[in-house]
Amino acid sequence: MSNLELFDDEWARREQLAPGAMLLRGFALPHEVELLAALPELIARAPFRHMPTPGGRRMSVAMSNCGRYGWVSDRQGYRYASAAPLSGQPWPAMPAVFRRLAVAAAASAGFPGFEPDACLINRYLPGARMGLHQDKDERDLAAPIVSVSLGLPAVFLFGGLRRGDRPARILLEHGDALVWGGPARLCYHGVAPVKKGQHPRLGEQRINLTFRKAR
Ligand code: MD3
Ligand code: FE
Repeated sequence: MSNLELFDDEWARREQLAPGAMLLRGFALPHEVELLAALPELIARAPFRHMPTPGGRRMSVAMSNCGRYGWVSDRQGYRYASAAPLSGQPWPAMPAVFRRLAVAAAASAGFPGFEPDACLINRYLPGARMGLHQDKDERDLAAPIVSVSLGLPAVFLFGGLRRGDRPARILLEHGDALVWGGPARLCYHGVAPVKKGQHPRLGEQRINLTFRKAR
C-alpha cells in the first residue's frame, strides 16, 4: 500500500478552530494499533519523568521524547536536547508510523513538507493538567506543530495570542489530531485536569504525542 492510501483521511471529521488551527477528528484511528504497539519500547528506553519547571515545581504531566531532539525542562529553563537528561542517552528514534502520521496530518491541514525532528510524549494520569502556555522554544516558527491524542479524553483549552484571552474548551478524544500553524502557531493553550476513567486500550491515562520541528 502506498503512503497515500495508508493515510487517506478523506473521512476524517475536520473542524477549523481558528485560522491555522485544524482539528482532524479520528485522524489517527486507522493507525492506533501500530501507534500503541510502538509505545512500550520507547518508554522502556526513555522512561516518563515529571520534569521540574524553572520555578522548581514538578510538572503533573509525565514526559518522554523520541526523535533527534527532545523537549526538556529544569531549573535552567526549557530547551530541546539530543539526550535524555538523567541517562545521557540519545532519545529513541521516531518510529516511522509516528512520522508518517504527523507529516500526513500537517499536509492535510495545508502544511506540506513538514519535517518533524522531535516528538514529545506526554502522559496524563487522572488529575494531571497543563497550564496555559505558548510553544516558542522551536527555532523555526513557520513550521506547524502536530498533536495526536490517545486514551482518556481531555478538555483542551485554546486561547488567543494574549495570555488573558479567555480560552475556548474543546474535548479531545482518542485518535484526534490537531495541527497548529501560521497565525495559530503562537496561540496560548493548555489542558484541564484529566478526569478519572478507563480507556479500553490505554486504561487510566491520556497520552499526547506532539510533533515539532525543533531545529
Ligand atoms: C497550540 N500539549 O506539549 S496538544 C505541549 O495535550 C502541549 O499534551 C498539550 O501543549 C497536550 O506543549 C496540548 C495541542 C497543542 C500542541 C501544540 C500547540 C496545541 C498547540 C502549539 C501552538 C498552539
Ligand atoms: Fe504546548
